[in-house]
Amino acid sequence: MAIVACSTPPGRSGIAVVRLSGKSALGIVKTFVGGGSLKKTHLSPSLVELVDKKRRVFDQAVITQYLSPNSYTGEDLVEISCHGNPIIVSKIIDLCIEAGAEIAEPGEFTKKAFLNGKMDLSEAESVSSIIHAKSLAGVRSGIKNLKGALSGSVIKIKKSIISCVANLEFNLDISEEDLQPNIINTTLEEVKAQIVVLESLTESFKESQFFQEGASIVLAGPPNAGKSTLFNALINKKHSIVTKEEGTTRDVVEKNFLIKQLPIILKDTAGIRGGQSEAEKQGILKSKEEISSADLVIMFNQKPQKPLSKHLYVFNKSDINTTTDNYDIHISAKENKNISKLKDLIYKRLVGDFSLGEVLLTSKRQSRSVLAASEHLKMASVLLKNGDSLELVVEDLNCCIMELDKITNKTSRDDILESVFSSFCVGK
Ligand SMILES: Nc1nc2c(ncn2[C@@H]2O[C@H](COP(=O)(O)OP(=O)(O)OP(=O)(O)O)[C@@H](O)[C@H]2O)c(=O)[nH]1
Ligand SMILES: [Mg+2]
Repeated sequence: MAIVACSTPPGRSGIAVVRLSGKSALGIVKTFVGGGSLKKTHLSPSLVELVDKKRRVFDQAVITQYLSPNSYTGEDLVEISCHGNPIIVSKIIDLCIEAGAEIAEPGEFTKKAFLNGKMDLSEAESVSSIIHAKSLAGVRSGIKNLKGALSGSVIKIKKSIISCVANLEFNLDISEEDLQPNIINTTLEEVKAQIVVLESLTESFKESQFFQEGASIVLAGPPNAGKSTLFNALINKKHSIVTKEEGTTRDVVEKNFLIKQLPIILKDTAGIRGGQSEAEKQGILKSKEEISSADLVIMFNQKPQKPLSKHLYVFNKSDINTTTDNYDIHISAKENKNISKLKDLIYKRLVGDFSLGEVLLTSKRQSRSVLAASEHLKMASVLLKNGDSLELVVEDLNCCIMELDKITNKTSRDDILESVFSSFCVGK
């Protein structure tokens, strides 16, 4: 069954692209190509006229064909680049359906690519992270995975664990006196080394999430502290209302901006004080909710409490006031003093010295699997240290492999056998 969908955003544009994938894709397209002829070779664009059932021309389009298996989905795939009018797009899709195609589900083209072995799960997920990343840095890490960076490093870890399983299973099958002398120690060393690799993958995940999805920062503190003034200074626009009266901000005011490629979702909130009007009381409730779910809270003119990693203590109005308290930074939002230093501090607090160059995990699903895989390795290492039964160790190592399989492709019994026999000599 061929599937069809418009791959470009809805609305008017210079060009829209309708994609059709499946064995019958070329045949379907031929039913509404009038003037001009379709070339049959791979990757050869043809300029053609599109016609309706009564053979009336309704658009001129460029049709590009990708022949199986050399296409994104692995099937015959046709891209129709038509004029970007929603009426034309909908007409093309209707004609495809009348000729036997089905509307594609979200992500179905990539699902086909995965099912046809064009990419593994981590590569398929990277397509989604490339499309949804909120910064160029996030896009770059997605592209790296699309090219197989994550799969490559997971395969390397799996290989090492598979070889441990193969060795242990071999030793389980032979008598005690034939046991390889250092089997427990060498397995333990290998397991420990892979725990380090897995942990470094998860550590960099949270920071990379900030690059993918953005980090939320809440400006909080007493009324009149200058939260809205700082909000405007950070985004460089007079967006939030500033007055000399207390209780100006009520609703949460939100704006996105970047600090060195890091997408920030900045939120200005109502100043917290004993509630006045009903509207202000509700605003204060909202402020508290935002504070509890923020990635970072910029706390204004409040004596710094015990260091909380989520809080950054800011002393504002340093142009007219001084303090001896130990704030993270002194600023003047009104006079733009120390604002770029504050941005540096925010960046450091959120992502430290982290470099996106090292990040490979791009989804929570992947991070959960890596975490579970390293938990199983930790259990295996405890069993090995305690001299417990090797069968139990093998079980945990197999569970670790199963978790890693969720990121790339399944490990089969053959992979394990191959690992056993690859160490044999030729002729043996
Ligand atoms: N001198 C001085 N005045 C400031 C500074 N920042 C803000 N102000 C003034 O303080 C007053 C209150 O500023 P806002 O930004 O509205 O304060 P807020 O914390 O958002 O107040 P609420 O919305 O009521 O909670 C305004 O008159 C600002 O001009 C500063 O750095 N220096
Ligand atoms: Mg305000």
